[in-house]
Amino acid sequence: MIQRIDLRGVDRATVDYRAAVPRADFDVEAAVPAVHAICEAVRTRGLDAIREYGERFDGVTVDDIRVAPEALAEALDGLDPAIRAGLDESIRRLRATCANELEHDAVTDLGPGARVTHRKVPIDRVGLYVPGGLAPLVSSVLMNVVPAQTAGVGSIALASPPQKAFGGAVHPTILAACALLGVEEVYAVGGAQAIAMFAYGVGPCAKVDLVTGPGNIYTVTAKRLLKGQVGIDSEAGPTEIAILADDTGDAAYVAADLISQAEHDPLAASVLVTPSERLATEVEAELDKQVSVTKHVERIRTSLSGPQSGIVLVDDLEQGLDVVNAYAAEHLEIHTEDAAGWAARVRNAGAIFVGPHAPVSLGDYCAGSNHVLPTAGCACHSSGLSVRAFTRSVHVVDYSREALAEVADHVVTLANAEDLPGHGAAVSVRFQS
Ligand code: HSO
Ligand code: ZN
Repeated sequence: MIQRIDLRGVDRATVDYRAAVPRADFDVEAAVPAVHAICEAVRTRGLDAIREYGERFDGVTVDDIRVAPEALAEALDGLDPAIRAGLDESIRRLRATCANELEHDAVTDLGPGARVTHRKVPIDRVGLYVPGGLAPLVSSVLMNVVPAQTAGVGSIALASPPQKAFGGAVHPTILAACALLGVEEVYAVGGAQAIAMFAYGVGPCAKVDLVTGPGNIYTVTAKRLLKGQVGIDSEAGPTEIAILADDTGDAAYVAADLISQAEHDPLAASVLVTPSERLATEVEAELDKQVSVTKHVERIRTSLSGPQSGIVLVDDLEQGLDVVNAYAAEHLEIHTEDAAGWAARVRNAGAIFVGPHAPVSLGDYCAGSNHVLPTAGCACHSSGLSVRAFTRSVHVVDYSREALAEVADHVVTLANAEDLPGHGAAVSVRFQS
């Protein structure tokens, strides 16, 4: 069901590990023409276009895209108490990590009367997207809203696709989570049209400054096209799990974790990197055994047998570390002796899960970490959602006349060196009597 990629014995000096472990064919460029048309229609025709796309893609007619306050309250009333307890605990843990990550102004005195402050300012208004396609990701509501609230974002809007099964309403568990978190502005709009609505401001939804949240190829493409018009977090593509394991790895755990992320999407990637032939063989057997009894067998089989999934055999953990650093997985689990030691040496991963008792599923729901993470290798330059994603920083420069005098000559010299004497003059003018 899952391919083997054998990297044992390759020339480590010349091998390209990125090419050796392929990724899913998630072709954003191919989606550009269709998504461009949707964004333009929303920009020029507003609500009419949003309604038409809802009919076409979600199969429902939504008269009023803004969810009524009573519907939010009703959803919370009807929420299963066990789900509520799970959401409460997840929120409590996320709030704790977010509060601890909140950054404060950095004030630097560079001399008497010379002060630079790096002031942290929350983004004014954000639009959070919560997918409803293959699964209604209620946990993603928390992962978006809690850091935004902790950052101090004053205005939060949330969009999620209208569900045919619920008469065109947003999924009730998503609505309940919004109510639980005090999010009152919710729209029954999905896909690229939701991202365009946020970016341009349409009907009852005022333009936002930043759009965050996961999505499918259409929402990701819309983010790419509208970036600049609006801020975006990252282009989150199909989910990925990589596991670095040695012979101490438990095959049942490893297989279950590979399956857990394969469950998201036929394009999801599940990759095991190990020097242990024993583990590789046992994981293959475990996958056969466990997949047959899961609910979403087809989706999982497609994902595990796709070119983006595999068991990568390496000579030793050092080589394994090079492979996972090159791959830069969205999620990386470490199942080795001294897992913390190996984890400390990982440079590229969206989130790292240390040891046998920290499965990705824990992070998906209840660890206190965020599950909106960079995919497709973007972990080498981007971070997952956090309080920082909802904050800007501004340098505030505050110099007295005396402090300016201290560096005036340097400014004039450097300005002349760049052949920009007007820059120097803007300083000198202040010292001519
Ligand atoms: N693993 C997904 C997030 C998620 N899992 C939501 C379950 N629900 C991407 O990190
Ligand atoms: Zn997940």
